[in-house]
Amino acid sequence: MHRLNVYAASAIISCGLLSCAGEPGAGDSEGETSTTGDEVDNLIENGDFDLGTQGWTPTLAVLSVVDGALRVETQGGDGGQPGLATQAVALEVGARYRISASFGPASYEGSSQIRVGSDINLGEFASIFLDTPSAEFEATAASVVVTCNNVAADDGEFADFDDVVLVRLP
Ligand SMILES: [Ca+2]
Repeated sequence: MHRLNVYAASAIISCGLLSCAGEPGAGDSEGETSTTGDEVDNLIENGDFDLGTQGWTPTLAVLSVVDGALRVETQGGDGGQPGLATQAVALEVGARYRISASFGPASYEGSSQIRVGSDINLGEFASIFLDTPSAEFEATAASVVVTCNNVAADDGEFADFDDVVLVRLP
């Protein structure tokens, strides 16, 4: 009788401690996990342009940030080549990815575009526009170049881009 009583008492104490520590802790950690998950997914550096033009390289263009979006203004295109902003991204061969973006105002008629390809301004993996702002593709190379192309070859023409997101699909 004496041993049974001791066992029962310690079991009651254990249950009490578990229920006190467990319930509030579980709710807190769930909220933190979902918040950090959204930020880690994007493979593009500075795709929201919160850090200015950091991570993006101009070709025949002047890059700036206007109203939180990247502005690509053609400079030196000589009427034949559009202005570009590019960024190289490492991928895993055989994995699937999705590229998406929002297309802001442009100084000309028609849609600017974002291309994903093996080199600057190539788009053999994916190409997205104002009307089709996202596309999925399978990576067949370990590195790709993402190009924001304003498609206007005359100096001073520009287009804006924002929220460039490249994520790996499950
Ligand atoms: Ca932005």
